Amino acid sequence: MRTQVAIIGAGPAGLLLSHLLHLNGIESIVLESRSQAEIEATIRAGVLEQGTMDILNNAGVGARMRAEGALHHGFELAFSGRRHRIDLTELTGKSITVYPQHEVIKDLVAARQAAQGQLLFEVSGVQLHRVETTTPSVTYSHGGGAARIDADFVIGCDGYHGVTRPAMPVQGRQDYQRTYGFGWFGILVESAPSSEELIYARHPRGFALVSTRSPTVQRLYFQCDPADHVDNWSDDRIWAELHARLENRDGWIVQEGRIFQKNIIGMRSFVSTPMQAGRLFLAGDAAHIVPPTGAKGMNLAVSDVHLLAQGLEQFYRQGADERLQGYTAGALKRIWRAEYFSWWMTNLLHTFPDATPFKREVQRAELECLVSSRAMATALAENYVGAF
Ligand code: RFL
Ligand code: PHB
Repeated sequence: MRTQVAIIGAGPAGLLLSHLLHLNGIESIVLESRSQAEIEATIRAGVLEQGTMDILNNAGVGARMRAEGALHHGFELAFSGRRHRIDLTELTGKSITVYPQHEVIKDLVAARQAAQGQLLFEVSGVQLHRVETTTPSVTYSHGGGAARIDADFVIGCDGYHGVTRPAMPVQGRQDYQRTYGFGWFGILVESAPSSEELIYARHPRGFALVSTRSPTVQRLYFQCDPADHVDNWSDDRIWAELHARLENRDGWIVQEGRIFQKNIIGMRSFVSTPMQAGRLFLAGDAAHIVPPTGAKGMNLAVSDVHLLAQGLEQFYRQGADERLQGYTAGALKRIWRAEYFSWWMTNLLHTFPDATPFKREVQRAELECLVSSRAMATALAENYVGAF
């Protein structure tokens, strides 16, 4: 088979890129290792920045997000038994939308399929060839047979554990990495929302986050040992831990419900540069990871492919490649800001096993400064909504 752009991975990055290219008359084929049912059911992100909403709306895939997503004008920081509101809209003029990532995926898959886009599920053995030349190709297996795509470009949108980043030449590569000694235990709960807005809570027992998915499904997280196992956590133990970490003197209480999914995720910060080698480009989690505390990962994936689509459009329309050659530098500017913010939010809100009493008090003082200084709250709000 022959196409203009071969895209590996049907996450938000790969699907949106394929759709943006289609809107510009550029052909692509997307290769995904999992099934359509699996990608449409994987629970991940929830928070979309205004800029992400704008990109999805302008691409014509925002109708359900506008109808079903919940606009949030603020969130709360909880510590020392009190909740404090950060008014995002008042401080920045912007807001965020809570709309689950798997719903974005469903909207994008529907758009690609409606346009007869080539989206192949359950492929295996993806290998890249001659990516440093102008005639790269991809080989893979699909439906029991071996297949090959010849393309002008190959785009790695296959996430952190994919095959495209390892296919980048080693020479000249620089990776930046930080792992945290903790993870997040995530649950999905059948109940009404406990709070109208997200609550990020710091407690001596560890961080907790109250988020939402819909009027009937809630998403909660608490800091845990990344090597722990979900089977060690009965529902009763989970609720006891959440009640302890969310204790407060405001009379607010987290609402319990049937827990129907439990998972543990690791936390890391990671950036791999450059994001291009010849005709191979990386986008989204394939090139960088943030800890989820700042809610930036999917937003970064969207902004990466937005830039890349502009570069590819310039290439095919004008035969010029300045934008493509500027992709790494352009994308990294935003990526490093998000890396900074996610690292900062993570440090602000989690308990660190090796923290001295001094560090713990400074952390609490920083939270107090944030909720009493408009300047500090504004900096937090600007970063959270992605105002710059
Ligand atoms: P994805 O979503 O990982 O998609 C990669 C796709 O590539 C496929 N794949 C392959 N296909 C073919 N051949 C191979 N060899 C392949 N290897 C992999 C995979 O099956 C998959 O379908 O990457 P992408 O598109 O870059 O998107 C990144 C986002 O998914 C990620 O950054 C966010 O989910 C991060 N994130 C959040 N981001 C936000 O913006 N706001 C949030 O509120 C937010 N909350 C979160 C999060 C991530 C979380 N987890 C589970 C890590 C909350 C959590 C708990
Ligand atoms: C989520 O709802 O999954 C979520 C919300 C905010 C975060 C991370 C995850 O910072």
